Amino acid sequence: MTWQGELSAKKGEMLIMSTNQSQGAGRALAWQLRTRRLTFGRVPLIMGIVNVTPDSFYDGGKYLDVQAAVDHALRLEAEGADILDIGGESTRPYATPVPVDEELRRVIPVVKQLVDKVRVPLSIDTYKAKVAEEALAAGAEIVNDVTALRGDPRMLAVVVETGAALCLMHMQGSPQTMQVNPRYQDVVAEVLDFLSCCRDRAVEAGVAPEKIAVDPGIGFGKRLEHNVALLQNMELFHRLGCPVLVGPSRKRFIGDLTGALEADRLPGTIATVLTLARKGVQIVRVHDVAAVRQALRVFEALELAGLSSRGGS
Ligand code: HH2
Repeated sequence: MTWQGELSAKKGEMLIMSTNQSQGAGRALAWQLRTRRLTFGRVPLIMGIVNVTPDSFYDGGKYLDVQAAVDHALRLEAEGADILDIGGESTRPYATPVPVDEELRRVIPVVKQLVDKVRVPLSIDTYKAKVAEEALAAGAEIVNDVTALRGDPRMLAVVVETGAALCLMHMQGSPQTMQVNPRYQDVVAEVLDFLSCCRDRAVEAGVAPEKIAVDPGIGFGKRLEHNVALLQNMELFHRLGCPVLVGPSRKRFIGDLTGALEADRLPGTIATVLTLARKGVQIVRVHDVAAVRQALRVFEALELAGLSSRGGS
């Protein structure tokens, strides 16, 4: 696996300076997937997490069995998930990489079964080209690559050839090293710059711009202050012109802020999702779909209803 060095913050600083502070200048209104289009409303779409792993930081081991994973995914769809994200390797700090054959064995049967059973699009959470290729052949629509195409030199070609939608996520280092000593001069500018460069590289290679979403990678090579700065400034990411996807679910920053363990971080997750909703984020990646759906319904009714009746956007 090759990991490029981090990029300079210059372009990111320029993006910040040229962005006005209102919610969502340049906010993308739709995400073109492989065979269909997702349009965004006033609150984020929900990406439900399906971890087919023994060791994920919150739900490791619960859905390792194919039937358990399929049942869980069907439950998340029934609870209101708009996308299902299926992963076969934990990317928690210090996680051990999974051999490609084992990852294929975990996720492909789940994708194959779900394709005929769900209406919502399937996303494959992998940085391995072979896993993406087989999941897309089985009917997945989205490649969610936490390495932003740096993990496997063949991934970009797979995305171009298949016409898959692509989520590019920022991570400093790799899961084995990312929490050792994460450093930034200006985390928001640097993450913006990184995502902008990755997006440009993908477009130059032939990925349609409307198929690309960006994700600042909450918890991936970031300390508490970095995660907080990114979440507080998330409206700036609309400047990239791509849908913004954020995965705050039950992550360590909630524990750092409150002392809560993973099992008790749902309230902190919901608070974060509502903050992101106010900032116009288009997709939130969460474990607890029913609770987040309810929170967003109430938020939309209370916070946004008045805006339209008063003629706002
Ligand atoms: N977070 C995780 C995994 N994949 N993908 C995107 N785009 N954004 C994220 O923030 C993100 C992600 C980690 O969460 P989880 O899948 O629950 O844990 P694990 O990696 O331990 O399986």
